[in-house]
Amino acid sequence: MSLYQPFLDYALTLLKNRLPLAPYPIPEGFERKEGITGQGKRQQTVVTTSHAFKSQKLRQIRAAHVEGGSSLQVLNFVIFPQLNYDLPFFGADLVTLPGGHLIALDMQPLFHNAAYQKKYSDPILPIFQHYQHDLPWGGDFPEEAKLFFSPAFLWSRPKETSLLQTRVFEAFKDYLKAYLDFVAEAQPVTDEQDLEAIAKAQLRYIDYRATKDPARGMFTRLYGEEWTEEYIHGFLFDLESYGNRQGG
Ligand code: DBV
Repeated sequence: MSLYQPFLDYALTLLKNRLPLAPYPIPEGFERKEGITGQGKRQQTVVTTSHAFKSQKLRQIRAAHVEGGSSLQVLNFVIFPQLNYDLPFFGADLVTLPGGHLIALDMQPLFHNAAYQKKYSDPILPIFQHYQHDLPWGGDFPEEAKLFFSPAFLWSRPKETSLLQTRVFEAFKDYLKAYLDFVAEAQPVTDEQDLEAIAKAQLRYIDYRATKDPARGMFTRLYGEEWTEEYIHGFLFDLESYGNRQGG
């Protein structure tokens, strides 16, 4: 049983319908990885698969999908725009652990100013408000992470698994569709100072996500430290190594 496969299928189909996509390289050994968790009768194979594309305006569209039975399911799906667009990041973290479900959905801002918020958060607020009742604020949230969220951050710990198939799936679709509308409208930035500010904001975000990746513990237990660090820095949050590959 895979809770989040329909989310991934929907996202990749929608993206392919709306954008000419090209493959984005997945480093060797990271397309699919298997590990074992638990002991004795509770042993469970955990498979992590990676998916990645790019488009003219989107530097990296990538998903990590973890499937380890009914109490370990994760879909982490992030879109990183090219550095000459002021687009926010699309971020989805859909997590099912023995302790329950947690979901995070947002268009994570590059900047926190009124103009940026008007352009990229205000249009999403009606969607956010539409789901807030069934998917209320999930509480306990790392203080320093607030810098990276928008006012439309949907963060919840749904109690009912059925909500994932209904409200969470609908919210995921609505956020992704709205994001692709932003992408369609986006115009390239050419001003040197603006470009510099975008690069700085992207690096700050990616640095934060790589440093604080909440999946680090899980991946290290499953697949070891070396694999995990290479996965985080070489694929999941790869802007620095990407820069190196481009010779800058
Ligand atoms: N989170 C990632 C990546 C994951 C992933 C790349 C590939 O950024 C999974 C996997 N998230 C993941 C797992 C857990 C969380 C938790 C396995 C559970 C960790 C545990 O309890 O052991 C949102 N995700 C969380 C938490 C937050 C987020 C706030 C709670 C943990 C904590 O308090 O630190 N992830 C965080 C976030 C985004 C995101 C803000 C943006 C949408 O993707």
